[in-house]
Amino acid sequence: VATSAQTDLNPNAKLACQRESPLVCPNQELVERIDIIRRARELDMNWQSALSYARAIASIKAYPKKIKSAKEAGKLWYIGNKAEHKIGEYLKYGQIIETKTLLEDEKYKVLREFTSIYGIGPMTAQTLYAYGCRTLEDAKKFYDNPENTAQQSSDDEDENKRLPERWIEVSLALKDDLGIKIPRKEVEQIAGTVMKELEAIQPGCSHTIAGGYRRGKPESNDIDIVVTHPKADRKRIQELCQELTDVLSKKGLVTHLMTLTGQNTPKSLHADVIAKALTVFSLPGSNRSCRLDLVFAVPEVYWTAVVGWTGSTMFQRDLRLHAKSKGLKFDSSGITRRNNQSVIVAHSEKDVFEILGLPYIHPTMRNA
Ligand code: TTP
Ligand code: MN
Ligand code: MN
Ligand code: MN
Repeated sequence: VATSAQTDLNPNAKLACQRESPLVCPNQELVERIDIIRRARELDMNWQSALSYARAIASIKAYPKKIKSAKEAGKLWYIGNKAEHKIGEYLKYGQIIETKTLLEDEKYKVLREFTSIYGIGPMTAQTLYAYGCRTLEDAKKFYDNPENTAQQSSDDEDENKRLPERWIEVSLALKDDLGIKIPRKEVEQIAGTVMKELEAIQPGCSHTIAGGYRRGKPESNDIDIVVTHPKADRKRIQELCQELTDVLSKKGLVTHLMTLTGQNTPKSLHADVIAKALTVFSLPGSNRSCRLDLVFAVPEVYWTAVVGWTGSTMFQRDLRLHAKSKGLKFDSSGITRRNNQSVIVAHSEKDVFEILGLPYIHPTMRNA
């Protein structure tokens, strides 16, 4: 994995989608310490402050040299006085005072553990804490009591992570498995197994393993696969999603299924060009489970789906901002012109960047 810029792009461009962000950067330890503060803001549901820190972190991730002074860091985008001061502390004392305090704080420790469970966001974590839960065992017991779960709902910021109660219970029950990171080799093996089943249903599909895997992470928290077929229309795409998850479930490969297709009010006009199944996958004989996200896209939006599901979250956020500034709307389900909603089809991943007027950024440099 490359750790520094591969091209002559400006490392201090304003948006994350305009610059290269390696998986591991020259200021990695600093980034990780600031990220503790960002997470604390998120746990406190101070979204604005969390986003400010996320932007500051992203700026540092793209910076190609080791930072030697707070003033040097202050010249980067989104490094304001507060962040600059904290960087000063780090350079002077080898640590950020607030980070140290947060790492020792019992409440944040508990909240961090709760939100490590898939489906538990800051709101749910805070609710559990307010009810007196301090361990995952407490949380399990909380959900075991039907009185507690009647009205609660999950709250992750991401629309697609707004999962029902039942899913939290599944995640808690499987926490030992789902907490284990998946090495690249295993990601590839599972993707191979899944695609073999799909080939039997519909020959000629193509796929891309997206997510953190594609950004070069040595280990992933889940597996994200984007699938298409050159002749599939919207209806066929929805069917393929259904048929594949049916087969995988029947064979015991998928043990838990949370199909989101058709359950959400489509935000975008073109939502049905994509079908999604968020699942738990279990390879018989391997005695462990992992999260598997399957995304089916009609060929017209395949490459936008691949870019969307490759992430990172900050890279995507800025892709959407950048698109807006060009009078376009970008998301996983396509690129449209804002004035007349007309669709622009990208025929490759590079095409997506070209349409948006951006230099191509290699997937392993999208770790903003
Ligand atoms: P994730 O699988 O949540 O995260 P990741 O693959 O970057 O890292 P890991 O799984 O190892 O923790 O999401 C993958 C990308 O997909 C994310 O960067 C943004 C995008 N995404 C969506 O577009 N919609 C969604 O509902 C989700 C969950 C992710
Ligand atoms: Mn979470
Ligand atoms: Mn992932
Ligand atoms: Mn995922």
